[in-house]
Amino acid sequence: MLVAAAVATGGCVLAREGTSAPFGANGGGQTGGSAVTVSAGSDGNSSVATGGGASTTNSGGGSAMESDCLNGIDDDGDGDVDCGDNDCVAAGFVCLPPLAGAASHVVLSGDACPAAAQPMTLHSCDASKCACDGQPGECKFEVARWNGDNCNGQSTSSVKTQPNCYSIDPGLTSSFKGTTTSVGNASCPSVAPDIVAVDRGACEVSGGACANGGACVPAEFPVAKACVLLAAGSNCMAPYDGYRTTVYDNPNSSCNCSCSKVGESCAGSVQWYSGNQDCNGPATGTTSIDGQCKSVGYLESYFIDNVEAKPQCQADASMPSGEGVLCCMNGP
Ligand SMILES: [Ca+2]
Ligand SMILES: [Ca+2]
Repeated sequence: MLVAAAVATGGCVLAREGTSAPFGANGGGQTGGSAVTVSAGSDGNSSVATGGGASTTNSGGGSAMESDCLNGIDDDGDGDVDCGDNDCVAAGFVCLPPLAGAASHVVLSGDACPAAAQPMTLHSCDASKCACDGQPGECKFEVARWNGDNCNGQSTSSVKTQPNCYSIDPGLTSSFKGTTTSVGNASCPSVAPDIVAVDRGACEVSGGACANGGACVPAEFPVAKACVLLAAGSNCMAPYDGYRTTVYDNPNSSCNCSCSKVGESCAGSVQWYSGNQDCNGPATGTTSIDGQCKSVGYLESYFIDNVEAKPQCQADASMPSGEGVLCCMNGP
C-alpha cells in the first residue's frame, strides 16, 4: 500500500518538475507557491513540513529549500526529493532502508503511531494459545527374560508380546530386554477451535522518498523498530531479519487452531514382584522397555504394563485470508 502511495506521488514529482522548469527565469515565486499547494494536497503530511519557507525562499531565486520532506516531491526544484535533498538531511530526516519486494514499511507501536506513520490493520495469531489433546495409540512389543544378569545367550522365557502377568517357578534372579514398535494410530485432536486474533498495533509508514528507494522519516522516528511487510511465505533479509512473524490484514476473522502429529513414540514398562507369583501388591521394581538389557535381581513374577504410543502434537494457528510476513530489524 505504501509503495503504491510512493509511486503515485512519483507521478506528482514529474508534473512538478515540469512546472518548476522555468523557475530559474522569473516565475520562480509563483511556481514555488503552486508547488507547495500541490504537495500539501497530494500528501496530507503538511503538518510535518519544515515550514513555509519554500515559497519565500523560492522567490529568492537560487537558495530554495525542500519545504516538505515527506511528500515525495522535489519542492524546490533542485532535482533532489525529500531525503535525497540535503535540506532534509540537515533538518534531521533519515531513511528507512529499502527491501526488494516490500509492500510497506511498518512500525510496531505499543501506543500511538509515530510521526509519518498511520494505524493499519495487522493481526497475528498466537499458536501457543491453541492446544492439542494427544490421544495415545497402540504399540507392539517384544519382551524377553533371562535367568541371571546381563541377558546372556538365548532368552530363558519365550518372547512375550501381550500385556499380562507372568510367573517364574522357582523365583530367580533375572534380566529383561524388550523393544517396542508404534502402530501409528496415536492422534492429535485440537481442543481450542478458535482464538481471538491479536492486533499488532501496526503503523504504516507514509514517509517521503529516499534516493535509494527507502522511506524518508523524521529523526525521532523509531528506526530500530522498523519493519517491512512482505508476501506470505517470504523470508526475511537483512537488515529486516531480527524478527519474523506471520500477520493478517483481515480484521474480521478469528484464528483457526489446528493440530498436526509430527511423530509418536512408544513407552512401556516391566514391573516385577519378588514376594509372590501373581503380580500382587506393590511392585518390587520397574524398568522401561527401551531395547537395553536390564538386570533386575530376584523376582517371582513380572507384569508387562500397557505399552502405548504417545503422539508428538504441534499446534498451529491461522486465519483464512490476508496473510503476509512482517520482517523487523528487532523484536517488537
Ligand atoms: Ca519534498
Ligand atoms: Ca529538492
